[in-house]
Parts: sequence; C-alpha cells; structure tokens
Amino acid sequence: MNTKALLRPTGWLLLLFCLPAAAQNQVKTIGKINTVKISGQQVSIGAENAFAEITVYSPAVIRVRVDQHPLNTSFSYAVVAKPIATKVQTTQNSNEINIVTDSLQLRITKNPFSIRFLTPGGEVINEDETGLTTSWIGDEVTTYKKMQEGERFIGLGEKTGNLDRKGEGYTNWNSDKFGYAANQDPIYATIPFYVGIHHHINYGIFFDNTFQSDFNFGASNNRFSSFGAKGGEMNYYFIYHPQMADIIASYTTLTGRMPMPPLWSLGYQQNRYSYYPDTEVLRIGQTLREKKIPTDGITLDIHYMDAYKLFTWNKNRFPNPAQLSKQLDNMGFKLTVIVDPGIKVEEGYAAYENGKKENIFIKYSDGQNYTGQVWPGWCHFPDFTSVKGRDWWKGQIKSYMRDGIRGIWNDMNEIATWGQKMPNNVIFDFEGHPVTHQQAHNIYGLEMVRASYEGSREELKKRPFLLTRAAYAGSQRYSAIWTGDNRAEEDHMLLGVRLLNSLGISGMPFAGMDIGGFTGNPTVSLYARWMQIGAFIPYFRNHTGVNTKSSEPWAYGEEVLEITRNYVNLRYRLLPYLYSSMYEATRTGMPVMRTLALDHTFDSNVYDTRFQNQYGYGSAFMIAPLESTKEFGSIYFPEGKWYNLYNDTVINGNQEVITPLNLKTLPVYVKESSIIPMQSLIQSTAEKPSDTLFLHIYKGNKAHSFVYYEDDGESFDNEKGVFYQRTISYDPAGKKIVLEKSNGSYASKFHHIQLLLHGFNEQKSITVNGSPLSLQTDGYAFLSPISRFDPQGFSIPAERCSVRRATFNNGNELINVDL
Ligand code: NBV
Repeated sequence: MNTKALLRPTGWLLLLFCLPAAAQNQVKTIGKINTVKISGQQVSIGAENAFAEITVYSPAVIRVRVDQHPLNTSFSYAVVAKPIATKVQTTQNSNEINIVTDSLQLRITKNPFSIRFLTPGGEVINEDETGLTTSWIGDEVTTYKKMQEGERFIGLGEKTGNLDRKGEGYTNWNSDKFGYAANQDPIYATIPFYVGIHHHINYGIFFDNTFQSDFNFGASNNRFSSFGAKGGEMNYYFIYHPQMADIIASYTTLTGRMPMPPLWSLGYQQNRYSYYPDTEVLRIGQTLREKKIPTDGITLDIHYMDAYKLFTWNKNRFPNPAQLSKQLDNMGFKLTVIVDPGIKVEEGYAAYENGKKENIFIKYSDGQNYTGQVWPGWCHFPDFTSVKGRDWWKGQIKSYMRDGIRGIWNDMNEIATWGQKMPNNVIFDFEGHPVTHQQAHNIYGLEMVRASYEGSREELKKRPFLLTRAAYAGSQRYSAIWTGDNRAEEDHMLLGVRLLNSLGISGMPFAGMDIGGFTGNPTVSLYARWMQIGAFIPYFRNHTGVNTKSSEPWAYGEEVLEITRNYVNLRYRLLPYLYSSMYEATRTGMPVMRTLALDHTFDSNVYDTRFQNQYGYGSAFMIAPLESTKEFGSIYFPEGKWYNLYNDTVINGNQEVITPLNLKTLPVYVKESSIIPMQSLIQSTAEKPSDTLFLHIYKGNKAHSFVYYEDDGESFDNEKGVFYQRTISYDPAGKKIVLEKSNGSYASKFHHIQLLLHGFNEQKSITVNGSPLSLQTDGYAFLSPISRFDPQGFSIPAERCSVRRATFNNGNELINVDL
C-alpha cells in the first residue's frame, strides 16, 4: 500500500480496518524480549511490542529508554552529560540480562520485560511492578514501580503538598496560577526528578520527557508508584548512592549546575508591581538607605514599559533609564527589569516588525504566526527552541544591558496567555526537528532563560542575574527561580519554604518566593516572620501585587522595621557564608536550603507534618519556620548537638522540644562543630566590609570541614582560576582547627581573621602556627537589641558568655590552630 493511496478516502477506510482493534483503548505492554545486543556500556533490546536501550552513564547512573518504535538518536534540553567510561559487566542467560557496575546491579527479566535495580549486596532498590511494568495507552507511556514497604517520595521540584509525597499524584504542565491554593497542582515549573526512600535505601529517578507528565506515588492505589507522559519515549535515569547528597550530585551532573551568581543578587531585593516613575524608584532607594535596610537590588515590573510593549520604556515614567540605573548604581543598587515573552502585534512597533521580518515567531501548523493575548493585547511569541529565535531575543535583551540593567526577570513564560489554553497545533522548531506545543510547552521557559542569560552575559561580560517563573530540569544552568503569585497567608509562607526545599533537592538551589506574599496583605506579625525567614532564603526579594498595601520594611510600623533590619543585617553579615554555600552548590549541586531529609533521610520525624518545614541553611544552621501567630512551637532536633543562635544554649538532638516563640526572633539553631565565616555590616555589596573575617566555630564532637570561597563577585575570572578558596576544618579529637593553604590566584579582601569559639568555656588560650594567643571573653550578640522595644536585646552578657575570641593575620598560607 503506498502513502498516496492512503490519502484517498478509500485508503483511509482501508487503514481503519487495518488498525488493531481499539488500539487507543488498550494497554500495550513491552512483552517478551526477543533480541539482545550488548555493545560496551549499552544494551539494545528488541521485544514483542517495543524497543529498549539501557545505557550505563556512570557506576551509579543508568539510563533506560523504551519506545513502541525503534529508538531514534536522542535529544534533550535538560541533560548535558555524556556517559563516562565505566567498568560494566553485562551477562545474559535465557531468563535474564544482568548489568553490574561497582555501585549497582540491574537485572532485566526477559519474559516479560521487567526491570530490577539492586545494591551490590543484592537488596532491592527499585523494581518494576511485575505485570504492569512499562505500558502504553495510545501514545501515553507509563512505567509502574512496585511500591516498597514504607516507601516515601520527595522532590519533583516546585510541587505543593507535604515533604513526603506518598499517597499523592502530580502533573507537570507549566501553568500560570495566580494566587494558587496551597495544594494546587500543577503550578509553574516542571522538574521530573524525585527521590524514593525505603529500608535505609534511597535512589533518584529523573524522567526526561517534556510532554505533559504524571507522577503517582500511591495515589488512589496501593500497588505502585508510577511516572508517565502523554507522548514521547519512556526515558529515565536511575541513580543510586547510599547518601542523598550524592544522588543530587549525580542528578546535577546530568542536568548541570548553577553558575556562580553575581554577589549583589544575594543581597536584599526590593520589589513591587510596580514602582514608577523614576522619582518613586529613587525615593524607595533613598528611604532604604535612610532607614538603614541593607539592599542591593530594586526591580521594575511591567509598568516601566510603554503600554506593556517589550523592549520599550514609558518615556513619561522613565525618560532616561540609563541615567536612572547610573544614579541607583551610585547608591549601591542594581536594577532588574521584568520581561514577558509576548511581542505585541502592532504595525510600526520595532520588536514586532523586526521579529516578523526575521520570522522568529511560533506558528500554527499551516504556517501562520500564532497570536495569543497577554498584557499588551494580541501578541506573537518568539520561538526559543530555534537558534534563530534565541539569537533574535539575545539581540533585544542586550538593549537593557546598555541601559545599565543587571538583572532580567523572566515572567509569564509557561507560556501564559489569557484563556490559558494555547492550541496544541502550534509548532516549535525544536532545534530543526519541529514538534507540537504538546512537546515544547514545558521547556519554553527553560529556553527563554537560556536566551536571556546568553544575551545578557554576552553584552555585560559580567555575571548577569536571571530569574524565571517557568522552568524545566536544567534551568539552574541559567537562572534563579521564584515561586510565583503566592498569597499573604501563614500557610503559604510555610508552603513556600517547602517549595524551595523541594527545588533545592531537585537541582535548583538559587530560589526564592515573594516575601510578604503577592496577593492580599499580610498581618503585621506575618510580615515580620516572613522577612526573618527571607534572610535565610537564597534569593531574598520582597514583592507584592498591584492592588496590595505597600510592602517595604517600613510599611508595618517601627517595631517590624527594627526586626526586619536586624535580620537583613544578619543576612549581610553572613554573606561570606552564603557565598561559600552557593559555591558549594555550583560544585556539587548541594542546595543552600536543605530539607532535613537530606542529612537525616531515614529519621521518620523529619517527615512529620509538624516538622517537615524545618530546614538547613547551608551546612551550619537549622531554621524552624513557624507561623507568626504561635506562642509556642514544637521543634524537632535531629541527632547531634544544637546551639541556640541567640544565646548559645545547647540542645541535645533526637528530641522534640516545645519552644516559646516571640516575634523578635526566628528560631535558628547551629549544628555542633559548625564553621561559619561572617563579615562586618555593610549597606550593600558595593560597600567593602572591614578587613576582618569573623570565623565562628561551635564546639562539638564531630569532625567537620567547610570550603571557604571568595572571588570578585561579578566577573567570569573565577572560571579562569581567579578565586580564593580554602578548606577550613575542625577536628575535635585532635583539638585542632586547620585553615589549609588557599587555592586560586585571588587575594582575600580579609587581612585578619577573628576566631570566635562558641562553647569553649574552659579554653583560655590557643596557639596559632605555634605561637600562643590568649583568648578574649566579652559579651556577644548575633542580633542587635531592638532598641526601643527590647533594650536588653539578645546579647549574652560577658559573665555568661561562652564566646572566646582571638585575632590573627590572614593570607594564603596554612594556618594551624591548636586548641
Ligand atoms: O508583571 C506583573 C506580575 C508580577 O508582578 C508577578 O510577580 C508575576 O508572577 N505578573 C506575574 C503578571 C500578572 C500577575 C497578576
């Protein structure tokens, strides 16, 4: 039968008769394996109804591809890693194929095809649910895994719900959800990566499929967990390591890691929808300085544009953007502007004319540009999945950089259009292999921030700051993310913490939420608590919607202003610690916000809904975010010893403690043996701190080390070795603190180190490189007193103070401190 004949009516009829009965309504499984071809680290399989390919990427990572059709060359927007040469032993007999690496074993039963992952010792890590395995209903493909006894599931990026996702189901379809409910799904981002936990074993699965996907962790069934998509291949990466941190390291080896952000983007950011005109922006800046709220960024929302037309300025509101950004820069502020993908269809509007001429918009299947409605009215949308589309966008973005803009905030890139129903017959280039909206939707945001990042980096030649609302796995290579239009409600603040913790273990460490809430107005206490938590969130931005009350730190009265100032100050003093923690994220994928499940994976208390929001901020701190309305809160202390940040009281772990709460302090604890570098207070990162690095060490029983990192905070010279990096370790058994010789060619801005020893009450002196140095004892306060409201403040008076200090010179050389 030739194709032409098929197109004739009689041909169509014939085709209908030829189709297997009700194919769309049947469940088709892989069936029996017929052929097996082993070539190096890859096994190709031909089965009754499908084709499979198993590839060993590294000892701990194995990729599984299965499709109804012979497998094509694969392409991924998310995965940047290639398989690395790995020692693999592959054998087969008539029943099974065995693939063995140093880290795990994969057994494939031949009749019918079914997969089992085992530890080197033979314990089951994860296995297909026999009988269901992988199957299709029409084009929809799903893999079913046996639900292991007591199995928990965490991750999946920006997903609402509890930390432990057992019993829930989720859909990935990037969606604009204004004021989303605390259990709404889906919202803006797709990160199809999760970690399963059972029997002291944990593993990761990354399902790299950009169609609408669904995950089921035992929702409406007691048999399986599953993941599947509306189309495309079954294509997943299985990761096994005993430690969860290593699973995240392997996942981020696959999908990439964030680059070092500009230092200023870690400072406080002031925002609202929208600050205008320019004089209002300057007034906000001046007030922040007058009221001594350290700040680094101010952000302009859509009203800076002329009638919401992208790449234009409203000349009445912003007659001279370059001058404004210069003025702000002189005051220590960097400007970020919002961009939306929609280009208004309007004759004579440069971006439209030019985009039309360059032919870079997405189109219907008949070739007509797609038109959808957003802020400016009817719009066309650039095709970020084509080199041509991205290049066009890069060119446009550069104009902002020339106006002195340092940050690009990518909004509405799900794509959001009025009606929220972009037709599926819109076609995207997909790097020269056109696909429909169904396949491209979830990666549109990723490719938009890629173009925004590349364009701004090229023009600026310094690190730009990028923020995105929509994302797919891999977006961390270009951009920070924020959790969209949250609500000014207590449970949203806590939900936000969980979203960020989940993004952290899903490869996206640079994340934030609208502090204070986007829709609605927070109560005075909620605002204060949220700002405190914000100080311990990687991207710290206060933002609110268009019709809400002002949300600047002074809008909630004097006491809240002081509370806020105290925590923003702490944030700035902790910048050396935060910057080093971000550096760790760039090297290993280890997030800055660490759900307790990361270090205490098999401690069931951390999943208790009373404690599930608690998180680590880097390696040292544990934050207990609790509602601002509570006078007492239950806080869980995992194993080990913990110090109260404000008074150094020691709390033993493995217990739940009912703690009195007050609005002036957020419950923050420091893990024993922690190492925390700090600096003097500055009002923005444009200001130089004093030349002393304050190095806090907390007495403990565990050996611990911390990688301290510094660079110029803005250029790409760090990529050429221009940084200052040294490992600092504390060895309680050997009674030693060692600052290794520094790596890199950058000179630290700190010429002195002040060591602050916590809990070393008996210690009178130390020796530094063999020379004795006596320790000074005086009062100490992590926070300043809130002057008018609590004059005593949080200081520990000298007679009770456990902090002992000594100062010595800093350089590049090894420093040995004997305790
Ligand atoms: O650009 C306006 C807002 C923005 O402030 C917000 O942060 C985004 O999530 N934007 C959504 C568009 C419309 C919001 C109703």
